[in-house]
Formats: sequence, C-alpha cells, structure tokens
Amino acid sequence: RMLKRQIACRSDINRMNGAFLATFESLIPPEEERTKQKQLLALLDGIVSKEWPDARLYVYGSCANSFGFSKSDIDICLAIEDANIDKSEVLLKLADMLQSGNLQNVQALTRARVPIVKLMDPETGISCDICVNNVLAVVNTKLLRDYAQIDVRLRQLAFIVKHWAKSRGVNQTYQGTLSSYAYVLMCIHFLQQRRPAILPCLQGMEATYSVTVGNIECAYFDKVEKLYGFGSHNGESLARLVWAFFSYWAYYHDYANDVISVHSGSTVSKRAKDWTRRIGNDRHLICIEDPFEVSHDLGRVVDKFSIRVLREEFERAAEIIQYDPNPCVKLFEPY
Ligand code: 3AT
Ligand code: MG
Repeated sequence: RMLKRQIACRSDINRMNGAFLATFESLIPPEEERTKQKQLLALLDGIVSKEWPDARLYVYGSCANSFGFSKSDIDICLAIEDANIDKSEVLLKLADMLQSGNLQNVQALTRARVPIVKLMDPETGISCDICVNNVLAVVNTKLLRDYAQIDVRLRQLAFIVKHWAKSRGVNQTYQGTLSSYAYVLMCIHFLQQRRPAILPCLQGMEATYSVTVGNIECAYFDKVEKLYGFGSHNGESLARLVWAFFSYWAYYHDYANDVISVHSGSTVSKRAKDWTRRIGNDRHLICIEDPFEVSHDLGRVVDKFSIRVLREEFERAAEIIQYDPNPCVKLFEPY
C-alpha cells in the first residue's frame, strides 16, 4: 500500500478552490446562533448558581473551539472546586433543578464514559450536554481555538474534513470511527507537517499558558496574535490542502509504525509509546495522540472492521479529488 513515488496533484486543482470555499462558508454558524447560545448559558448560569454559588460553567467542544457548524449542540462543563463531590449526585441534582426550570428532555446519563445531563431549551431550540469537572476538555478546546487563529486554512480544511466525515458516516465513535476532535487534530498535525509549515507546534514553544489538570501539565505558547502570518511562506490553496490531506491518509501514512502527535509537531513511533501490542480492546490501528493526555490514543475506538471502512473512505476521497471533474458533489454524497 505504501507508494514510493508521490502522486502528482491534478494540474487544475486550484479551479476547485471556489467550490471548497463555498462549502466552508455555507457551514459557518450565523451570528444570531451565538446570541442564542449566550442566552441559554445565562439561563443555566442562573439555575446552577442557586445550588453551587462558586461553580462556573464553561463551554467546550465545537461551540467554543471554532470548528462548530451551524446548529451544533452545546457542550458545557460545570466546574466545581470541591474535590470531594460525587459526580453522579451532582448530575442527578442538576437534572432535578433543570426540570423545574422548564427545560425539556432533561436526562441524566450517569453511567456514560463521560457522565452528562442532556437537555433542550424550548426557548432557543438548542440542545446541550452538561458534564462535571471535565477540565481537560476545556483546555483542549482552547488549544484548538488558538491553533485556528494562526491560519484560516486550518478552519477551512477542518470544516471540509468534518463535513466529509459526517456525510460519509465516519464520524461515529460508537461505530468504531473517529470523533470530530480526532479529525481536527489530524488537520492540525497535517498543517504542521507541510513544507513550509502552515502551523507551528505551540507545545514545543516557550509556555505562556499553563494549567495542571490532575497529574497532567498543560502548557503551551498561547500568544497566537504574535503568530499571525506564520504560514504565509506557504501559498497552498484550500483545494490543494484537501487533496494532500486525503492522499496522505489514503496512501502515505504509515499505519503500522507511526503515531501522529500534535504535541511534538511530528509523528512519533508506535514502538516508543508501546502501542504496538494489543492490550484489551486497544488495537492502535490508527494512532492519534491526545495533545495533553499523551498516553491516550484517540484511534482506540477503531477496530479491525472500521479501520477498513475508514481507509476505503480516505482512498475514495483522494480518488474523487484527483479525477472527478466536480469533486464537491461526490465527496459529500451521503453514504
Ligand atoms: P461536533 O461538531 O459536535 O461533531 P465537537 O468539536 O463538539 O464536534 P466532539 O463532539 O468530538 O467534538 O467532542 C466534544 C469535545 O470534547 C471536543 C474535545 O474538547 C472533547 N473531547 C472529545 N473527545 C475527547 C477525547 N477522547 N479526549 C479528550 N477530549 C475529548
Ligand atoms: Mg459536540
């Protein structure tokens, strides 16, 4: 499967750029959605502060990391300082209060991998999930948002990739494919690897932001306003990057040996991480290292069936972009 010779990109690739940009634009949430989100957040804040006056609500995930489409659900983290709280108890209490606060479809899922309360606000029509003390998610949300500010092409590429993944049914962790978070990390890593690089490695630079979550130190350079124009030596168009992204995952990524690592700004070896053996259900068939929890492989959900589905979809996408006269139609065709 590893081809020695690089496939040349079609010569008319930049002709497709308008279509990719138009797809990107069509997915950006309109400003009024933000207003509605703020409205809901204020409502929730009022309810929460009655019971936990010192608690704070943080938005994380796609509504805060700048990779959210229009009509996304909001992911919220309730941060409570008290280390002795029982998360399930807090969630059940919270569910009770939300129900009395006229929110709809309130449901506490205390046994989920990340326990949450789900709800829907009839006023704004927005659904949201609230978890407790998931500080790492709040911090990785900030990392993604900071990367997005350095070069617009990250947000554009990640929108195209997420839209492709949702259209093709390969954005479902419960079915062994990858989370949106994993796809965005794949895009960041890819842009760190372009020559000249389009993104730097923020965690490899002098730390201007640092928090410790449990035993994990999260530190990186977050003064991204100093990095505007970082990627300007690389003039690649969105269309060319989309093509190169899919051909990388279709033909060039070394699935047997490599881990992609945003934390180190390069690939690292599976051997060095001891991710070569199967332990329990962790097969490490596609390895995407979490930038902070570096012992965590976001590809662990992928099994021997879904890896084939994924790789066939990467190949399908690469071929469409290489040969189809109008790739934006077929690329996003529902599966
Ligand atoms: P959608 O637009 O909702 O598809 P999203 O950005 O909200 O995308 P996810 O639903 O995949 O992304 O995840 C929500 C956030 O939760 C994103 C990230 O901050 C955090 N997160 C998700 N999966 C993990 C993980 N395995 N480890 C650490 N943080 C994670
Ligand atoms: Mg989400």
